[in-house]
Amino acid sequence: MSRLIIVSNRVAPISEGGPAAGGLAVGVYDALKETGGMWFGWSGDVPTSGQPQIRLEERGPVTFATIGLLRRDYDQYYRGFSNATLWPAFHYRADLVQYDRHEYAGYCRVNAWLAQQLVPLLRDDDVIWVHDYHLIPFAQALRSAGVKNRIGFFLHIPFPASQVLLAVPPHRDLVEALCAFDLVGFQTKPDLRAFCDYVVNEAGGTVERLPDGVARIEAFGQTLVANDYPIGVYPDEVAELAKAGERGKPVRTLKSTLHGRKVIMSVDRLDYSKGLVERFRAFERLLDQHASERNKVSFVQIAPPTRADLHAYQDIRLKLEAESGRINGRFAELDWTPIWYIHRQYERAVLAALFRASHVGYVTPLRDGMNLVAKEYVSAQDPENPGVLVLSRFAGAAQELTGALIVNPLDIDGMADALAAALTMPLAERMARYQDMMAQLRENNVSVWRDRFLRDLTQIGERRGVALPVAHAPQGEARGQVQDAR
Ligand code: ADQ
Repeated sequence: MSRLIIVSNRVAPISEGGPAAGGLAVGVYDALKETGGMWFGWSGDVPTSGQPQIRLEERGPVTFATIGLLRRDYDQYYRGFSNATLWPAFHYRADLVQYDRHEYAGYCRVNAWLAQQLVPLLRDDDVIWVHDYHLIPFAQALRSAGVKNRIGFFLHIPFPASQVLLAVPPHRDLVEALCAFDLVGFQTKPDLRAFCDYVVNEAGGTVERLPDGVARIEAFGQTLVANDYPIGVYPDEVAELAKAGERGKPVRTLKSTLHGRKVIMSVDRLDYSKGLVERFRAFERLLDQHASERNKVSFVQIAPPTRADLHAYQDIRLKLEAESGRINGRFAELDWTPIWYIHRQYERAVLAALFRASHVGYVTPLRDGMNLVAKEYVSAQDPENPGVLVLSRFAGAAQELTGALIVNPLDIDGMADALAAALTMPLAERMARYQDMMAQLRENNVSVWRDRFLRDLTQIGERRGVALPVAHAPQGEARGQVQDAR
């Protein structure tokens, strides 16, 4: 069996019991343990002197290979082009895009340098799986170093519509770089469509839609395959964690502080893409327009700051502090705080238990590749008395979790109405929606996601683009269904 090589910007910290974070880290680590292999990426260190050296750490069949980034590399590759240019553009915030050609040069330079560090560690039949927007030029860099292995890429964040992508000056280079992978995976069908649209209409390439929706792409002299692979969770494992924490201290504290009031729960990284300001305002609108809910419900927002060295993140933090203060000042009573705004990180087990203790999961990003919190919230519910998920239509998860109350996060009144409906929904309807979503989560759990991607990648021929994944190869009559081919 081929070894699996995972490449991601950060390598997830792994303790004895497995990864501390959920979703991706757990799913990928399980695959690495099965096939043996390596996880390669930035260590998170920014050494102030000397040339960073790779650190290898063996854990059973898995090698963790990590390396530091010099300050200039961190500033240009990570803080600059990845997080101040690509992140806002890919989340449809062209207004927040900052572009500096030196940062883009740094982004390409660091990708090439990381690829050079990896090359001596590779074996001929390794399968390489690269993750996320920090590493778009990685396959090009490996190819120029002579690497012939199969290389796949999965984008965890949305792929924007062409008119938005055009706001990133090197958009064409980026799409050309993506076309150097053998397989490119997106979270949802709309992301896949946006990519194909760019390839056809901006890059003059061709897209053949094979019978099961897989796209076979020819562009920039390359042939590749693209598809959607919505990432999942392990719903039954989250449910067990949640049940185990039901009588734990965090849940007891929450319940005793709230004196039987209902709880609306949100958990995010503090990011402008998560729609936090609109969410706070919709909760305020609920208290305004549904006066019967006053003093009956509290909204708990857990959001630890991230990327705090970027201006846009300092700005969203200040806005939220102002909003939560204003709304609490307006409605709070001696015995009731409407909004609890908590800037802390909690362990997975604690979050799962808090989800189970909450009546509403309030997940309303303005844009999100998937949003695993939505999937974790549903998984954590008590099957006999489940809470209700209020979910933004702009989260990738909304494509699958149709049992949620789907909202537009820009429609403050609509969100307030959805919160009111969620708080008063009868048990039978809550159970029916929960069962529908849980069935979907079990059918597409994180190992299904990973196995579909790896199956498609390993079935591609030894050299990039010479063959299609066997399972998707067009045959006989099916050829007649090919669309978009130009
Ligand atoms: P994120 O933007 O980080 O991930 P999300 O999917 O919601 O967003 O969360 C990833 C993990 O972090 C989840 O397991 C969640 O429980 C955990 N997490 C989030 N906030 C937390 C907090 N305050 N404390 C502790 N844990 C927290 C990116 C994309 C998403 C995509 C994922 C996976 O932006 O759209 O779903 O990758 O592909």
